[in-house]
Amino acid sequence: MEKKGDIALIGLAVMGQNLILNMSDHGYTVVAFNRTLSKVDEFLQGAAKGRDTILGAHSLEEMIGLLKKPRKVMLMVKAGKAVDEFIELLLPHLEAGDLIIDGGNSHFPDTIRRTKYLADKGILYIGTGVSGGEEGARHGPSIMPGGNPAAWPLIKGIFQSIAAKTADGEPCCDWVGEDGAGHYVKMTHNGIEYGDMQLICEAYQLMRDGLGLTNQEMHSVFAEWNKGELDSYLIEITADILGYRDESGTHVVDLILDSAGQKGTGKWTGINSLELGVPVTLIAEAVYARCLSALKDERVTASKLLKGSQAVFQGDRQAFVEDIRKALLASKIVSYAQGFMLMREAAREYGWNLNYGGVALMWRGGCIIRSVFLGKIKQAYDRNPALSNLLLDDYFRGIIESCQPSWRRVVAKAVELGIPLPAFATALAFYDGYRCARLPANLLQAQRDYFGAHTYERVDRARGQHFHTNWTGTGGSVSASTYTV
Ligand code: 2AM
Repeated sequence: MEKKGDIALIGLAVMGQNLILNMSDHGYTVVAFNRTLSKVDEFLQGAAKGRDTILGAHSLEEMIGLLKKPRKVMLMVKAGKAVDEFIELLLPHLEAGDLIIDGGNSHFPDTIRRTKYLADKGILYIGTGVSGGEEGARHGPSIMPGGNPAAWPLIKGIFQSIAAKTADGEPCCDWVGEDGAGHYVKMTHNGIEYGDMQLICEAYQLMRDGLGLTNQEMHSVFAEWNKGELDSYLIEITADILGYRDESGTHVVDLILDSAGQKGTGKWTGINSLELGVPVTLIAEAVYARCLSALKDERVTASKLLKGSQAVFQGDRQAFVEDIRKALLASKIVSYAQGFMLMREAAREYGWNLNYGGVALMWRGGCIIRSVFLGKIKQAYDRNPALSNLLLDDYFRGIIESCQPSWRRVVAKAVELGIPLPAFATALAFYDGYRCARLPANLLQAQRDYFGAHTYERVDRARGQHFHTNWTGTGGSVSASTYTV
């Protein structure tokens, strides 16, 4: 009898190919297909050569015919219209109970729409985040599936076997939630990744420009940091990058233009945080920092015209490096607290049941933000699944307390030296705002009431009652309900 596939995968770029090889390693039979058919044969004669668990298809009909029922088809194609186009091409070949999975970086509103669209046709749909890059896809990514809950049992075995495992052997893949929840969590992961990278880059600039450390010295600093609480993939690769020299002995990092690219997931996180009204300030600053970096020519011009500080660092460099480590750790805690605040609000807004400890576990291995730190977040949610904010957990509160003097010294020193630390500084400002029982918004409300009669609530009355003052004696006492200056 002809061998049948457990799953089909469409899209043979490197992520798709590596996922197929990973599934094949775990004993699954996979049918490979691609829009450009020549890539199917290239794959079969290349990376997939000699594997009888990888079958090639040269048409969608052939692909479908090779699948066991209920059929599972995973798309690893470019996010956007390619996904919609393949869904339409697949539909005539599928029957009720079959499953389509989108493993690309789709925007979560598209996944919400597609889940519903296909549910109406009896087709199951999953939108899943897959993180870990090429290497992760090949040997164990973090997988964040959401969509139609009835689809999960069909794919759980394959996904959990190919996913990364924690040191305890737990798979970095679990059901995230309904419709767009998987892609939402992946988006948030990418936003947090922007924040982590920016924090590391700020620490680097402060050491490079403020303390005058060499690449080799910074390589050692990051390698040392990677042995402790900051132990993570991004710190590890930073140490590697700073130690890397080309054949001529030149540090490659110094040859790279300081203009950052971005593909949009950090921006989506920032935009969504504004829409939901959650202060995810660190990710937003990280996105803006990339935007500022991209203004290379303007910055070069401005650097010749705009004066900064004349101050130079004086003091104990080694002690200050330890201050920077602590400031980075405290800022990172704020960033993750903000990310989890965002997911909590999104769950409320979009009607998802998110398991926050589960999310931390999925990010614990395989993905770009994998770290020891995420194990601590998992523990915090295990201790208290209803934890309202990570900053209130005893463990994280304790760390922030011990890091706080260093954190303040680092931000203050950077301001004095004229070195930008937008992410460190916004983290500290958020922390000080969050722990402030009385912010200046009383004055802000007064201003709004003054110019727009927007009304205010009072500290000496129950919430929900609205008052207006005739501030000038000429404005009248009618309050505005729709006037929005
Ligand atoms: P291709 O090899 O035919 O270009 C990553 O780009 C993957 O997405 C590739 O497998 C690519 O197929 C596929 N892809 C990109 N845009 C597509 C589209 N509009 N329709 C179908 N597949 C597409």
